[in-house]
Amino acid sequence: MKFKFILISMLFASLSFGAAWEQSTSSQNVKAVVSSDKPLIVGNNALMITLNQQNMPIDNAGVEVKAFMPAMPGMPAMESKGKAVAQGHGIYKTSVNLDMGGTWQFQIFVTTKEGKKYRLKTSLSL
Ligand SMILES: [Cu+2]
Repeated sequence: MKFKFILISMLFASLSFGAAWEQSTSSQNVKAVVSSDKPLIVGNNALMITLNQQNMPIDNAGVEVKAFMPAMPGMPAMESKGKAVAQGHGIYKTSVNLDMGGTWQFQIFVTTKEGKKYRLKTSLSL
């Protein structure tokens, strides 16, 4: 009985704290943490972006994302763009469609409610 309880507790702990994939990036005094509950795959990926400025969550911002892979021999450049939807507490959700494995450049375009613009860059590898 007690053993079962421990197993269930461990399951909940891993569900609530375990991002399967996570990456941080910053520009000026804006920091973004990009994470996914599941490992990145070829196809559609749901991403969570947490934005902070000097340790304060950035809310009510316009957030857009772009994933792209430059042209390779025998393959044109690929791109996936989208808007991220605010969830409160500086959290924004979006999804990107990644058509092939490899390293994708990932950019986050933030326009704060005061109208300041930031571009943060990182990469997605799968
Ligand atoms: Cu490619």
